This record gives sequence, C-alpha cells and structure tokens, in this order.
Amino acid sequence: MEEKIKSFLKEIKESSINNEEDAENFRLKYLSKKGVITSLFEEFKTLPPELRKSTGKALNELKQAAEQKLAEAKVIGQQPSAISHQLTDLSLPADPFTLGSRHPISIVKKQMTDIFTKIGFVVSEGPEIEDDWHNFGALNFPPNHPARDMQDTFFIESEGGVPEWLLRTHTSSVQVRVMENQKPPIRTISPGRVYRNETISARAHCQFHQVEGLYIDEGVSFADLKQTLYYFVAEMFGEKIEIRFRPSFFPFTEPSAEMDISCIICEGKGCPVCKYSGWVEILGCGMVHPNVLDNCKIDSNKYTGFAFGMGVERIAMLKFRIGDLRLFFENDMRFLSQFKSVL
Ligand code: 2U9
Repeated sequence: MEEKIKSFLKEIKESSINNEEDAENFRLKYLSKKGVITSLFEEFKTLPPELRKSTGKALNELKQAAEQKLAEAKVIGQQPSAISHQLTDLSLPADPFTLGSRHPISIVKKQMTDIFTKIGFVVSEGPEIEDDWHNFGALNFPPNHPARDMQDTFFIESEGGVPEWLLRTHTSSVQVRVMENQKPPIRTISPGRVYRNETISARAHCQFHQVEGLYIDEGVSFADLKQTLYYFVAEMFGEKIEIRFRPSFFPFTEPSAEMDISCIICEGKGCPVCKYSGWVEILGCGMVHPNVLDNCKIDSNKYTGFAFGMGVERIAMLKFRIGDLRLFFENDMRFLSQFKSVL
C-alpha cells in the first residue's frame, strides 16, 4: 500500500491544473467520496496494526498534498494572471452597478427654467457674494429697511468695520446687473442659490434657491405678468390649477402681489398642506418700481416691466409632496435615491 501512496503522491505533484475543468477533475479523482484517497483510507482500515503507523502518516501526507495542490490552483485563478480568466465563472451575475441621480432641486430648477426659456426668457447668472448696491440699493430698499439688518442678511466681515460684501438674499441682484449692462427689451430669468440669516426648521433654511423673472419693454402691463404666470402654472402643475392674486408690498415693485394656486394636493377642497384654505402661496410679483429702472439707467417714462420671484424648494415640496425643507440639504441617500426615476 505504501508503494501505491508514493506513486499517487508523485502523480499529484506532477499534475497541472490550468482551468476550472482541470480543478474539478482533480478533485473528483483524488478528494471526492469515490476518489482515490477515500478508497485508500478504506483499505487502510484492513491493515494489520503494526503497519498502520507509517502507512497512516503517508496517507495523511498524500491527502494534504492533494488539498494543497487544489487550493494553490484556486488562489492562482483569483489573481490577474494569464490563466485567471479561465477560472472565472462568467455565468455568475455581475456586481450591481449603482447609478447616481439628480438632486430634486436640480430637477425642479431645470423644469422651471425650461418652461420660461420656451417663451423667450434668457437665463442669466451672477455672483453669490454681492455688494450692497446690487442686492439692496438699486432695488429701492430704504437705508433702514429690516432686510438690511444683520439678523436677516449674512454680511462678510471687513477690516474697516463697515461690511462691503454680503451673501445675496435674492437673485434680483443678477437682474440689476443685466439691466445695467443691456438695453430693453429684456426678458430674463435668474435661477440660483440665495442666503438668509434664518433659524433652520422644516419651513425655513439659511440657504435656498430662487427662480426670478424680469421682463422690460415699452408697454409691458400687469396683464402680461398674469398671462406669463398663468402659463407657468399650467405647465408646471397642469391646466386645471387655478390662480389668484393678493395685494402685497415689496420695495422693488409697485404695485406688488403674491400669487396663490389652488391646492394641488386636495384640488382646493381643504387639507393640511393648504391649511384647509384650498390655496397655497407660490410666488411674489409686481410691476418693476420706476426707481429701480432709473437706478439702472433705464428710462422709466419710456419703459415698464414686470418681475416675479419664487422659491425652488417651495415648488419642489409641492410637486414631490415633501414636508420638510431640511431634507434638501442633508444629502441622505434614503431621500435622494427616491428621485432616480425622475428625468
Ligand atoms: C428686479 C426688480 C424686481 C422680483 C420679485 C418677489 C416679488 C418675491 C419672493 C418669493 C419667495 C422671494 O423666494 S422668496 O422668498 N420674491 O416675492 N420677487 S417681485 O422682483 C424684481 C426682481 C428684479 C430688477
């Protein structure tokens, strides 16, 4: 029996395992239940006791040699060597490849921008760090207006004590720059991030996004403003949605209004989202104040214009029925991955 063991040991050492099939044949021949080594162990049981010690040792060595040979072949098969591909099971399913998705604010901002560019508005962008003139002065904010207060605006510290720069509180500052650099007709929208010194809650944040619109030409009227916003609502929320205007006040528009839409959740019947009123506020608007036109060297006797501003988060919350503003800024994958199927 020891002779047989020796000859199998030689055979095992000399055998070459080059692929998955070789490995399986090797295992079947030497290490399976019906293989050579199992039958040698059966034979071993019949040996007289005086032979068992040395034969048992040789037999265990044979088994270890066979197992080692097979293990080494598998390790080589996992390395990126020339034969590795031969040991890879191509029928196995591939590792999952996770695709990213666009942020809900980017999705809604693009939808809003597309609606306005379809009717001739041109996108304009500008700096997030602004000066007092472009954010407040040109927009007819009186020097003591509460929005200019430290509690509402993030000012950037200056060496002299008087802050020269601030984080824009609205994208109207971009439109001031457009008016300073272009002659009417002007038809522009400015999407972008804005900052306000607010305590963070489900309904308020210190950063959010706006889409603001501006149209200046000869003879532009409040009727043009209403028609433009009516078109926007029909495109964004559907033809059935109704709109209403309520008088309001902003330093940069006169007259000014806020616009409500009939609640898209309950269709005006009353629900928690519309606080049982049937209406939800979505934007502010008005006719550009003549002082703003004059501040930007546009003749207010010749030209009139309308302007509007809305929060992208507000529109996204209504569109996607999101109840907490903070979700947009937390980058929680459980929230963000829900927008995979949207555009
Ligand atoms: C220029 C002149 C006037 C833009 C306007 C509003 C009314 C308004 C708010 C809506 C929700 C800001 O995001 S919000 O908090 N905006 O109510 N914005 S009119 O008026 C302009 C813009 C540019 C040169």
